[in-house]
Amino acid sequence: MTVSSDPWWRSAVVYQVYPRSFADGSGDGVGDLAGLRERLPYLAALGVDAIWINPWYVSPQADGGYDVADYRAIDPDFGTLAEAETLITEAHGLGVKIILDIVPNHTSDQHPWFRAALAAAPGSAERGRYVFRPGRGRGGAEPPTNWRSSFSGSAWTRVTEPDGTPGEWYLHLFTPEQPDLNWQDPGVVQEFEEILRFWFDRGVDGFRIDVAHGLVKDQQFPDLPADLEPTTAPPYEHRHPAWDQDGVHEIYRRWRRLCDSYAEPRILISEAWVFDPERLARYTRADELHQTFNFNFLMAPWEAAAMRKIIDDTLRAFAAVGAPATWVLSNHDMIRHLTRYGRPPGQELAQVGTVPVDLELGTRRARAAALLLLALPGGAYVYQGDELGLWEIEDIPNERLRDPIWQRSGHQRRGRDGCRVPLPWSGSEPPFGFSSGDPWLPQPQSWRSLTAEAQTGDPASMLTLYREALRLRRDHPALGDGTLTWLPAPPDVLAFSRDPGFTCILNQSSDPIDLPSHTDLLLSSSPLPNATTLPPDHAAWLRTS
Ligand code: TEU
Repeated sequence: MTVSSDPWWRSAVVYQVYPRSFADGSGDGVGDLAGLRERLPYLAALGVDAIWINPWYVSPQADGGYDVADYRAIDPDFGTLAEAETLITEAHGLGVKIILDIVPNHTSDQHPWFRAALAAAPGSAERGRYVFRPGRGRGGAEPPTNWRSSFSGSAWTRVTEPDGTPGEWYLHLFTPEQPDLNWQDPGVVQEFEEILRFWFDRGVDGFRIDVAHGLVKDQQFPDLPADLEPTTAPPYEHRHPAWDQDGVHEIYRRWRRLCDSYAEPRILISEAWVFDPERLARYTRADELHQTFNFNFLMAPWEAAAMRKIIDDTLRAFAAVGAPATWVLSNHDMIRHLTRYGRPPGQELAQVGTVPVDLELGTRRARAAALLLLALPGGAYVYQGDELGLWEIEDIPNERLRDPIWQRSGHQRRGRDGCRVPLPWSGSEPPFGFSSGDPWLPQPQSWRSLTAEAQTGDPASMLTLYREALRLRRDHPALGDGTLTWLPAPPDVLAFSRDPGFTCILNQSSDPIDLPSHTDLLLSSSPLPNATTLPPDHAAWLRTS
């Protein structure tokens, strides 16, 4: 086993690329690898260490590529394997590492394995790779358990057997087009290790693991207890028979050994919707994964006491297992943080399109949040468009919505398209340089002042703030991995120091406050009225020695 002499990931800033919406090189309105390759210099100049690319594999796109039909090939919408290999080489040439997204909980229903399972008989080896069960009730007409899909409806779908009779049911924690794999099957275990190796051998530096807490199900398949929410239910998830079961850790121990067998060890980060900090940190024990997302922080309200508690609990739990914490504000599943922070208190996470938003306030807070995010100990994740100050688009016309949540919920939940709208790069009209065609989701005219082109060189822009913060973070010995010390501060103010000689302060109160003593102002989220005052919803980085 090789031990990494350069654990770059402990301090890394990783930029999330949602390839459909990043940049379109082919002109069909869908982002692709050609577009991403063209914009790699932009990402290198922004100053990120790595990019995480959402699934780019062959997929019918029933759930934005999280329904994979071939894990070793690129979807024709995005490009070719040869192009992916070129992209990896080009990114490395610019000093940017590549993290891919592995989807091991389920495949597409178009995956050859699932097609074979449908064609085979109950009890066959082909069915054994998935979770098939007989139904309950008269003629097996009722689903095997009361589990619900995360996207509404039952988590079970009944199949028609090859002889035309109604047959078994298969489990899908997400859409029916995403059948869950059976991780008790050794063939499944082996296949995913081979997929990881396939990409690692092509130079990929790591993987984000989709639904990492879901792979192993309680083999008794019990009904959910009455007090348990049907899907992810904080703080009880591991009592849910599909989530955070102890068996998942053995899978990740094997994956870690695989990563460590490379001369340049590869890294793994889990997307585990686990809210208890101790249980979450278990995913990053020394012989398991390197990092895990921290959704408690993402979901926190704009409130110092709540944030401080989450920061403390996180740092304590991860220090106990020797892993770095990670911090993230937005991703392709959640309402963009600029919008969340511009909503009325208590309604930050309300369904898209149901509450008013103050975008000016949200922008001010998003600027301050960026300085908090990048000053906390550990790694940070930035979602594409965070650096441009994009907000959630809440009024996409119904007929343009693509997220399966919209259909599955009987049009009750608009879903996640509003955070997936294609990026504005240049010009003053949609498609804003994203494409030469019609973007797959419409962009608002109001983004004309937010293009990367318009923001480049503007000292007041969000893009300039991110570039400056990332440059300082790279150069400053206090930032990245390490610890923090809280400083005395007025109520609703977060203030902490990091060694050597660095203080971050965030004013979440409604009054201006005095800056603590310092030698220099390194950066503030917006220009300050004078040398000693920090207005509400502002943050500052200070040199203290
Ligand atoms: O998300 C996992 C997950 O739990 C989501 O259902 C999340 O709770 C929800 O999106 C919040 O609105 C991952 C991917 O990030 C997501 O895009 C996929 O749809 C999902 O897995 C299925 O693969």
